[in-house]
Amino acid sequence: MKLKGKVKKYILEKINDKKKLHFSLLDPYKIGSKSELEKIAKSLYDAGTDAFLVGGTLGVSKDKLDFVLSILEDYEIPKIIFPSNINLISEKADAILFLSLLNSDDIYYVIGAHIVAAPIIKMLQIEPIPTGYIIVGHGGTAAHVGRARIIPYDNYELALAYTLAAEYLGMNLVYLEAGSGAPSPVNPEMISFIKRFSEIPIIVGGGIKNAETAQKMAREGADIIVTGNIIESNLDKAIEIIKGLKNI
Ligand code: 1GP
Repeated sequence: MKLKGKVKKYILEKINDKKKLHFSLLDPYKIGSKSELEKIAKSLYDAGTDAFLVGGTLGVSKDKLDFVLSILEDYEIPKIIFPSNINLISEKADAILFLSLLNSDDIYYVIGAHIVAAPIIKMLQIEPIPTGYIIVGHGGTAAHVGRARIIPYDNYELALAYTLAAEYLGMNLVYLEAGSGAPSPVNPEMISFIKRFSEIPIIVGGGIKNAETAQKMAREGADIIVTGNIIESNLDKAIEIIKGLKNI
C-alpha cells in the first residue's frame, strides 16, 4: 500500500465509516534498541493500531527520527510525524500533523514554525494534515515549551470555542492534548460536550493508560485515541487499548 498523499483520506474514510482509530505514539528519544523497537512495532501493528505517530518534545534529533521511521518503513499503515518544532521533519514519513497550537501565547507555535516548515514539507513531498492542537488540563512538557494558556479540565465551553475556531478555519482534525504522561486524561465529558456542537474529527491523547478510559472517550465522541507512555511502560496494556477500540 502506497500511502504518500493518501493518509488524510485513509483517516477520514475510516472515521466516516464510524470506526474508532488508535494511533501509537513512538518518541524517538525514549526508544531503546533496534530489536526492542522492532518487537514493539510488530506487536502494535498485529494488535491493529491504525497509524504510527512519531515525535516528542525534548531530545529528538533528525537522526533519531529517521532511525525510528526506517524501522517502521515496511508496515502498511501510515507513519505520521507528530512535530514539536521544525527539527522534526523527515522525508521517510508519509505525512505530518501540521499542528497549530491554538491556545499558545507565542505566535511561533501558532503560525511561526509553520512558515519555516511549509517549504521544506513541500520539497520533501510529505503530506500535511492541518490539525488544531489544543492543550488541556495538565499539559505536560508540551504546554511549557509551547507557552500554552492551558484550558482547565472542566472548562468545556472554552475547549468547544477553540474546536469551533479550528473547524471554521478549515482544519481537518482537532487534537485535545492533556500532555504526555498527564496524571489525568481529558475528561470524557469534555469530548461529548464538544461533539454535540462540532463536526470536526477529534483526536485525544495524554495520560490514557487503560482500555476502559479509551473506550469511554471513544463512546463519548473521540475519533482517534493516541497512546504513548503506556507503550513503553506496559505494552500488554497498550495492546488491550488497541483491541478494545475495535469493538465500540
Ligand atoms: C502525548 O497525547 C500524547 O502528546 C500521548 O500521551 O504519552 O501520556 O500516552 P501519553
